[in-house]
Amino acid sequence: MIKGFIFDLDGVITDTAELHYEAWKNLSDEMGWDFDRELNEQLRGISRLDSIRVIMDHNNVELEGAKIEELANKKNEIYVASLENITPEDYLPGAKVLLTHLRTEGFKVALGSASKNAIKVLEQLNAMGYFDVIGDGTSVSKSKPAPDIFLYGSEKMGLQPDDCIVFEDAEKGIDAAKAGGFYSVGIGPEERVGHADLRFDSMNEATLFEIKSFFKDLF
Ligand code: G16
Ligand code: MG
Repeated sequence: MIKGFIFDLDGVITDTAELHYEAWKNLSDEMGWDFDRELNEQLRGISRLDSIRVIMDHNNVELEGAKIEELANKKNEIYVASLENITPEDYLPGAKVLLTHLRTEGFKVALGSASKNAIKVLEQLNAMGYFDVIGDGTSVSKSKPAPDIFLYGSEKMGLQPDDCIVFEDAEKGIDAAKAGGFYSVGIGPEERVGHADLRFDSMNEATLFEIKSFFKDLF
């Protein structure tokens, strides 16, 4: 029986990918590194340190651990400053309606994000009230595709993985949901999240009615 939902943040509730892009671009320009939107796509859903390693690999750059951390912190400062511009108007279309609907119907709801800044983003959106549990980049040490962040969410909600549906926009996020034994809904193109149980092009199509119709035996 489905009793809970776990939502990824970036790409599901709001689009912080553009802000991450601008911050990484800023750092890359300063370092003389090549960085574009195509490479930014590869950072979808992965942690900050994994992200900088992807950018360094792309540029054939090797640095020592302390320097990598220093640069990742620098990117984060730029990113965090840009979060001030997020407002309650910045939900992805359909996300707020779905969250409201889940609240009215009494489902448990958790956040399962890789971001260490997730609470700040939710506060800017005025979205904290939609969540019973917040799982973010500080909650577990193994990041997606490991299932840990979603297992953290289900455990804190007092539910089993197969009582929960995970919403994800990243390939590795769907991998993580499947590895943990969760049902999954992918938001985005077939080539990215086609391995989810159910897929929508955008959150706008992901209504509770559609979800219940698809997973009908589980409700
Ligand atoms: C988000 C983004 C990733 C970012 C990660 C960590 O994941 O999609 O690009 O690298 O958070 O963010 P931070 O640097 O703020 O800790 P998610 O899981 O919300 O899609
Ligand atoms: Mg995401």
